[in-house]
Amino acid sequence: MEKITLTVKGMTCMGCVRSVKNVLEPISGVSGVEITLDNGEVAITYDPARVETDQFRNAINDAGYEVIK
Ligand SMILES: [Cu+2]
Repeated sequence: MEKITLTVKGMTCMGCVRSVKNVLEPISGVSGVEITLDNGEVAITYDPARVETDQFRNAINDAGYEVIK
């Protein structure tokens, strides 16, 4: 398992946090998602053999939020 932390712009409430969680958790290879609303940090634990980190960025962008890092 590996862990990546992305910084996401546009999350303003717990509803946003839930939306981002909901698009990330179903991706196969993802085993954990932790989000800190205050600083927009999204920490994803994943299996690098099963998923590419670009998929996280795309999923977050598709949900209407911007990955800035
Ligand atoms: Cu919100």
